[in-house]
Amino acid sequence: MIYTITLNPAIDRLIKVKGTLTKKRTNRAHQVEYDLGGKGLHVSNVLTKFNMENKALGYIGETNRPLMESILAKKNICHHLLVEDGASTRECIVVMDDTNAGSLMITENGFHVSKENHSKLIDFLHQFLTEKDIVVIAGSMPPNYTIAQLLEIINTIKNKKCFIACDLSGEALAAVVDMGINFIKPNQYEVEVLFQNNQTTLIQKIKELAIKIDYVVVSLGKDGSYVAHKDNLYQVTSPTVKERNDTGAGDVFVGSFIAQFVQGKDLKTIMKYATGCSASKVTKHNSTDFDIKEAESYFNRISIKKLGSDEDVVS
Ligand code: TA6
Repeated sequence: MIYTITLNPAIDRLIKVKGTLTKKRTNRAHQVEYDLGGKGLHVSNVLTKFNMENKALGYIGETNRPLMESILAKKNICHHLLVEDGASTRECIVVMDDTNAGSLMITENGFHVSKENHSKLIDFLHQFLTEKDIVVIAGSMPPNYTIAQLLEIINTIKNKKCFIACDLSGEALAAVVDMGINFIKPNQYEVEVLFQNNQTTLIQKIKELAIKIDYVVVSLGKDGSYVAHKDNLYQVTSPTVKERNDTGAGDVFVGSFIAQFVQGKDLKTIMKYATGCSASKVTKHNSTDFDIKEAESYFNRISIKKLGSDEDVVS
């Protein structure tokens, strides 16, 4: 079973304005819709689209629970989310305009999670995880959540010997890297923060991370990614596509990577699906849609170069 954990869930409110989004002007919304938010939940959506059995864990606010439940139901997401009484799942506002120059995201902080619900999550992990399971933890932490609580979750999963993938940033990323997990996907900025801007190159930093972490993916947006595994480092380019909304592209990358990895695919195939699906996501207007067939049609426009071995071009 693949479990995803979203500690700080969200509902994305997508607002499309006509023309160019401009400060100091009334930007009129001409289309508003809700979509799933929260990085772990996005990963669950991707896994579900790949027909991979998975369960989304984490928390959900009681006040606007019907809206969140209806979004989850539409996407057939199997979940066990612990309800926080009197709390409301945060909204993340995503604004797009006609310029196709990327989306603007404003996220609320999220609700406080009670100690009782944290303990219930730990109990669930104790009770149900087995060593064959994969656990993906993604997204920001609730405002009152501590690093100690996050580490308790990681420790519980580690004790069960599961494969652990994390898409976290800042202090949370630093803490899980210290513990040693199996997969991380920071962007270039998050890597620099992790190393407190020390003067080594990005490649050197990735190599250092790869000593402790089995799979290190550093996303570079339109420029693709670096992927480090064992002693190998690859540079993966992304196909050029017509961008409509880049929100959620990283989550589609993670979900597609895990979907292929679980099926035992080779690293080249894993990277092609992750990169292709993420590029397909960027062409869609909402936070979650992508097309697997479209992703496959991009494969011959994705290059994977193994670095450090005389420009050894893998594909
Ligand atoms: O990656 C996109 C996304 O999942 C959005 O849908 C939005 O909900 C946001 O990220 C939440 O990010 P955060 O880092 O605050 O958990």
